[in-house]
Amino acid sequence: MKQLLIATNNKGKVIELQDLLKDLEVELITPADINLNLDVEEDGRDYAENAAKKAIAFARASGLISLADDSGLEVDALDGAPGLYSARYHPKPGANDADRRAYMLENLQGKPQPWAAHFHATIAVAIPGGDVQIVDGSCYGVITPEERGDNGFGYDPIFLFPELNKTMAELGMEEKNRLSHRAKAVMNAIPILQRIFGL
Ligand code: ITT
Repeated sequence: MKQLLIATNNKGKVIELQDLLKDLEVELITPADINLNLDVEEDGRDYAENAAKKAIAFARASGLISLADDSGLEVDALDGAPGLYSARYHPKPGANDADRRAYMLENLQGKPQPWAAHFHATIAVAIPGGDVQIVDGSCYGVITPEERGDNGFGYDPIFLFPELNKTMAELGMEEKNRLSHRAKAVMNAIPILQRIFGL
């Protein structure tokens, strides 16, 4: 059976990627399925370097074709922060997603609204001992001062699609997986995966 490793330790990403890739005729493997505990240092200069580093490290450790995602939220009024550092955007170590959302809203206080923002995702697909291919996706919205919704993860409750008047956390999986940065990046990755797996 053809196998693809979903090379992430973020449970929210695993759930979304499993759904986004469900029609591909390959067996989707998670790091937990193969008891793989790998924490890759994200010291790249951009999303592509980090995504490639993660995909290559997971491919090497597992011997499986691996798909990694490096993503972030860029807020115009914060000069594009937290961007590449979205997962670590808090002064205190041990902070969680809710702490990071609160910290972002604190930093936006006093700045004129609307707070335009976009999510970015870069996906890297690595073949063990072989090459790496990179694709991107983005989606645009605004940061909203009040959290809404329980779905998703990370900054979803404060990222609003104004045309839907819904935050990303108010979207069902099917809707988020049509509109999100990750959905768009996966769409661009599908032809690459089809070629690699001969589908
Ligand atoms: P892996 O490296 O193991 O994949 P990670 O969470 O560290 O997990 P990133 O370095 O790519 O992944 O960090 C991306 C961060 O950006 C993530 O932790 C969230 O805070 C935020 N983010 C990315 N995609 C998001 C989404 O769809 N919804 C909400 N927040 C998101």
